[in-house]
Amino acid sequence: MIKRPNILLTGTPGVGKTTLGRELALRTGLTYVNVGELAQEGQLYDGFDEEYQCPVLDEERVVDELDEKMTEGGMIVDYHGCDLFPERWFHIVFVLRTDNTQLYTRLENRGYTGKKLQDNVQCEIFQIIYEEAMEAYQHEIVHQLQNNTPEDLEQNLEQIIQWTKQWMSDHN
Ligand code: DAT
Repeated sequence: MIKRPNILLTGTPGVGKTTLGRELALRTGLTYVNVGELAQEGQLYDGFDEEYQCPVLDEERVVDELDEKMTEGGMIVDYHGCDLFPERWFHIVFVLRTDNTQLYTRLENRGYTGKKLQDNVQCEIFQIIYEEAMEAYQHEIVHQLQNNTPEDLEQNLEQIIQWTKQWMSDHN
């Protein structure tokens, strides 16, 4: 039986998944996985997107790569998409949200320009990832978290840590 929960952190690029996920792992002892980095390390790609000038994720290989660890539990998964993963993997899904002006600045600082910058900010405005999460998972396990300021980050960490503690006390 699984003794530790699996948590999905999702949302538009730049909303703060990586920052939150790494800190959460430090504070809870759960294992953080960045799916973008995992794909790059294992070259888990399936073609190249000419429009966005980036490799296309081989979703099946990503899922195969992670499945064993996910079955054991205790994983924090970070990815800017969520409908590629098996629903059974996650006990809770957090969709991080950032105001579009803030997000614009964060992505500009990351070096995004032109269409890539515009499309990502639009993705946040139209809450594409939130809707994807609501389609892919039971509504009760999908939670939005505003993540605009360092204070928000701390509050979100506290909230997820509390939830994790409660889950572990309920399941052990
Ligand atoms: P993601 O992994 O979703 O792409 P990130 O963790 O790399 O996002 O964060 C993007 C940038 O925003 C990075 O410079 C750190 C900053 N950031 C993250 N969370 C923040 C917060 N709550 N308040 C202010 N800045 C934040």
